Amino acid sequence: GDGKGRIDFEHVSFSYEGGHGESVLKDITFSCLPGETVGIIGSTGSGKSSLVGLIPRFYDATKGTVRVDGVDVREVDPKLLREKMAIVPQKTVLFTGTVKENIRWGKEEATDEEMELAARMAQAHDFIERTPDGYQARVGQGGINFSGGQKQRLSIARALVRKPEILILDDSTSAVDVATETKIKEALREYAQGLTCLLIAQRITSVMDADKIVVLDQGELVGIGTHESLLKDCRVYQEIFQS
Ligand code: DGT
Repeated sequence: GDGKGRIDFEHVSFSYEGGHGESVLKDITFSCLPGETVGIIGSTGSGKSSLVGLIPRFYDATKGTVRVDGVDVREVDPKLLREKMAIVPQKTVLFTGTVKENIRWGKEEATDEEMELAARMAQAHDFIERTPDGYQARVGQGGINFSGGQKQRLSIARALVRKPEILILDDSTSAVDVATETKIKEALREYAQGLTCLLIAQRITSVMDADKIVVLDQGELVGIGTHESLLKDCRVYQEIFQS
């Protein structure tokens, strides 16, 4: 890669408007270097989705600065900012149309080869090919009812076809079995070198091989490091590990 996809959080605090002034994120500082995979873990409501929502400017920090490629995101047009990244939301959204249309959504100029590579990386190609109409199969009303995990893999394929510098997966493999999830991560390592990846997860197995893991607890960063170092030093991480 050309070294793009750096993310810096500098003393970031955040509260939602109308959220009774309660801080959802408190003085968060960490960096995500180009090409790194950074895991984000923490109990429900700890602020994981809010944290990553600051990167594409779904919200702006109340205090502190978020930088992408060294530039304060508040100085960047959200549209241009979002072109660098792909976000797979917690709840996958497929629309009525073909599998192909769903994967190429937002990137209609993608070739069949690009679409297929994205689907292969997301471990979706094989189950798509097993349906009678393959990539022309219809999704949604009157079409195929894919399983929750299959829908998640389709939305990961949709993100990858955009060839982002930054990939944000917000609990996007929660319904995917661990073996398939491992294959997705291996494929990303092999075919998407240089991609910066933020991986929100509930289970430790999803993040344990990340370059580093950020541990959130009630909006505070309570640990950062590798799986091994966090197991030694971070009580909250140990608790998640044991649960
Ligand atoms: P999850 O998805 O259940 O694992 O939880 P997290 O860790 O992603 O937490 P997050 O960022 O969704 O929520 C953190 C806090 O912010 C929690 O107290 C709920 C609150 N919150 C989330 N979204 C909104 C919103 O749109 N408006 C307001 N006022 N509060 C929100």
